[in-house]
Amino acid sequence: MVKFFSALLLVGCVSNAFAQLTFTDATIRLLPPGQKQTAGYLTIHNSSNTSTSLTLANSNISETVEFHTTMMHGEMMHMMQVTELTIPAQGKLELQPGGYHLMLINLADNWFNQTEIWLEFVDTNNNKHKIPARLSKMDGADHNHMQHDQHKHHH
Ligand SMILES: [Cu+2]
Repeated sequence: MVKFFSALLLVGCVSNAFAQLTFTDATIRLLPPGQKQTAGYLTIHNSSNTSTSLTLANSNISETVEFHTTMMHGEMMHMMQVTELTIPAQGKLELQPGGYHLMLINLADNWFNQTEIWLEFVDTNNNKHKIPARLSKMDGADHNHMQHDQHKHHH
């Protein structure tokens, strides 16, 4: 009987170690009123020995949240929707201007007035991660040429 229970405990530990994701620096770009979409950035660390993907995202200030990547076609920056974001085992994925980012689409009318903003992610193991995010104008970033309101969505 004792053996049986310790075996169960061991299994529990293994499955916990499976999805050790931490989310830091979640920032949503603050835009002038009237915008219907904006971008979000954060860093995701994976301390487990298995790569994990985020397959779904949502927020309390937009209707939908998409995963996007950025690609250069000549001098033009294009953004493309991707179905998931993969965080390598014992590694990290940084979402930042000019690379992978979140796109918050159909923003609520008062999205820039919220006292509390959160993002929620679902990973491949069906774990949910709800994290707080802050708004920032992100001035000084030399990526102002990225016009998110003009980019085409590929569905
Ligand atoms: Cu985008």
